[in-house]
Amino acid sequence: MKVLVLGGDGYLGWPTALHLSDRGHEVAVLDSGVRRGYDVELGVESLVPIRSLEERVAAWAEVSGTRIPVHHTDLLDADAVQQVLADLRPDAVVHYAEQRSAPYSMLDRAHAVHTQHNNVIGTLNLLYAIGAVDPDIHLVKLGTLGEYGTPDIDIEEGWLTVEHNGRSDRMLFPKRPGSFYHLSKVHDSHNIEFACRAWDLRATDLNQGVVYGHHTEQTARDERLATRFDYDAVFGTVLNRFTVQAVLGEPLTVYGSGRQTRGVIDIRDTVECIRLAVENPADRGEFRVFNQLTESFSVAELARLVAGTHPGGAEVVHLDNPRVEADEHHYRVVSTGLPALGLQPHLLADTLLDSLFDLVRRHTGRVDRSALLPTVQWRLPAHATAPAAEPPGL
Ligand code: USQ
Repeated sequence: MKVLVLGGDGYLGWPTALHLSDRGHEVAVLDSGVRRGYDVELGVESLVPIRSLEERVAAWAEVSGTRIPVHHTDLLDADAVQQVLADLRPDAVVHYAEQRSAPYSMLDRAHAVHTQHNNVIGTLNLLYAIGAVDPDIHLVKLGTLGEYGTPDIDIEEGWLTVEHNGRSDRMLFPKRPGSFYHLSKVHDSHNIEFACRAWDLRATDLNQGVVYGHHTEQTARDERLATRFDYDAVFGTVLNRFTVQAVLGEPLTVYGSGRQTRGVIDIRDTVECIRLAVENPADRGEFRVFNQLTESFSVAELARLVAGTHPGGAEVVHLDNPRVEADEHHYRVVSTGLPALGLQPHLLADTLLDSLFDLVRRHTGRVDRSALLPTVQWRLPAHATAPAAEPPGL
């Protein structure tokens, strides 16, 4: 199939492009380069050095004999996006091209606005481009499990049958996300579902959990193919951060009690889920949702696992939670769609965390320890929440 990967320079977009290319699909990538710009803005870098997109693509051509064309395009440029689709005429578009950090979106007003504008308007432009060029193109969109939040009922796969006052309907599962970033994905899901209903588009929304790991079968073939590995408190995700903290002899930073539970998935399963979704498209008019996780753990369990596996052990500290999130909650997520298509998960207990520790050891010289501690607060600053002082004289 002909597949265009949007956000093909990112942590997951790049390995996905390679995985699909390796499986015989004709792959092109599109990226605006904004993710590397966030590094510059925040003054941090991927733990593992990464090559430019051009060097990566040249290395893949050398290793595999296949050249992946690159489009330097921003989804906010609606005409350019439509032009790329019109020139390429892909069977499927895999959409990772969004600002994906919850803390980044909570930095301040400007970052919340940037996140929602970039993500929601970019996706809207893409929907219009698909509608104009060929409504048969299958949109495979990266959503997030965080769209659901942590309701006190089981989380179904995107849809819920609701009975109310003697009547019943199948509705999108109610959403209660925990950041302006997660909200941007909720808005996307609603826009995409509407486009499927109104324009007969076909889409798969993949509500993915927290990804861990670094290598895939393809990126491991040459160090020039490495994907990024974030450890900082803004873009680093929990398990990857804990492995870096353990190797550096820094405490593992559990936010709050650590009883908050999240769905997780190995990066090797992420790329496989995308392949399965692409090769088994949704029907015309269908808004198909898969919950993309393989296991669930509390944050404290993840910290215990890393501390217990790391040769020198590790200290675990509980910081005041900078986020607003439920501490103890019900968490049972239905995930049957991807296993039904053939997903064979890699489980965390069988994963050699040792290989992640080795990876970190090779690059400890690149770590900026000051980037490890969380600085972004979900709550309003004290001056904004305090009752306004009475003006003098009244
Ligand atoms: N956490 C800690 N200590 C840390 C870092 C995180 O206790 O040092 C906790 C957080 O409070 C949270 C959990 O670990 O409860 C997960 O945090 P995270 O930073 O690993 O992941 P999150 O902010 O939820 O976002 C990540 C990706 C995002 C994706 C999401 C999937 O950055 O793109 O959508 O995982 S999900 O969590 O299912 O919404």
